[in-house]
Amino acid sequence: VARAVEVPELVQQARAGRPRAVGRLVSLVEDGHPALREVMAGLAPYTGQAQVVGVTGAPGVGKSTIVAGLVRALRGQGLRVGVLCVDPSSPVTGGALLGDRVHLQAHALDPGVFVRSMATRGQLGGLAWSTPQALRILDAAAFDVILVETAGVGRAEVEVASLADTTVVVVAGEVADGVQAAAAGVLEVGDVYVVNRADTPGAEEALRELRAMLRAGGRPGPGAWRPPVIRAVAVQGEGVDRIARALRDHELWSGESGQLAERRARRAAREIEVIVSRIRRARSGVVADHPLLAGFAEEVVAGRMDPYLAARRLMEAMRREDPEG
Ligand SMILES: Nc1nc2c(ncn2[C@@H]2O[C@H](COP(=O)(O)OP(=O)(O)O)[C@@H](O)[C@H]2O)c(=O)[nH]1
Ligand SMILES: [Mg+2]
Repeated sequence: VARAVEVPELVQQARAGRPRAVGRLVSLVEDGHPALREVMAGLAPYTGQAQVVGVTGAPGVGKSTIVAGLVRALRGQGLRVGVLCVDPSSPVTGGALLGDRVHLQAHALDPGVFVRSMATRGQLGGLAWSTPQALRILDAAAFDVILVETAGVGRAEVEVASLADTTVVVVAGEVADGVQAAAAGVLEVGDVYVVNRADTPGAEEALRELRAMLRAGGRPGPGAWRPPVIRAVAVQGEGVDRIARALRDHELWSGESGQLAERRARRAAREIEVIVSRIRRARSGVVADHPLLAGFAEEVVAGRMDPYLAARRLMEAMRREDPEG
């Protein structure tokens, strides 16, 4: 359903933290709406303030429960909190996403909390394209902390870490394939580790296993960040305050050490790269039915033109026609 998009108005309302406007802007991201360029231009001066925290781990380890606990703790400190649930595998109305909302029902009427689930499947560029843009919107909407929960499936776990200022890796002894498998891909990316479901069998072993794996990665140098390993029983709120403190500590450390600036620069570079490849891919779809293509193909068949020259001519023609070029 195409609605007229009043971008300047939406941007202004989003900046004032109006949930409806923030929600509409995130929908533009989901739709890959052409108005996004104007949205991002309007928001750019107001970004860079929020701490982006990625929360990752296998399904069922307790990420949503931890996120709900963190929202409570951070609200208690008077901070505005955005929650973005990104599920790279499920369509828009996936059951898991609905489940995530249930955890945060208590904050449904709190204007200091914004919760949004975002589906990325089938999108050109997927998670890497849509998530940074949604983060920009929440950042500009003056949320102090943005928690990004990703359904942990392989690449997405590592990918979310590249988007975050601080990454929380959650494991649980009795869930999924155990710590060994769960942590294999994310041992490099965690800034804070949580062994959740510490009230269940296997938790102590999971703790030992994880600590051993982290030690095996070598000693951190002087001044380096030492990722804490926090034991939690999130359903009872146990360990949540320690996680919140670790997030704060990491924010301070990364700001002082230059890590934050470095990560953000890398993230912005990646963001640009993804937009370029998205534009390129969108254009390459156009190549197939470009009016000049058939003629160039005939020239190549007849040996009057080589395919590289034809490609260059076609690209030149497209550049001339391209409003963005
Ligand atoms: N026993 C126990 N159950 C927990 C704990 N934390 C979360 N759960 C439960 O584990 C299930 C999955 O939690 P959820 O937060 O949805 O996990 P997610 O898939 O990682 O987001 C839910 O039924 C939670 O109530 C915990 O510390 N101990
Ligand atoms: Mg969840």
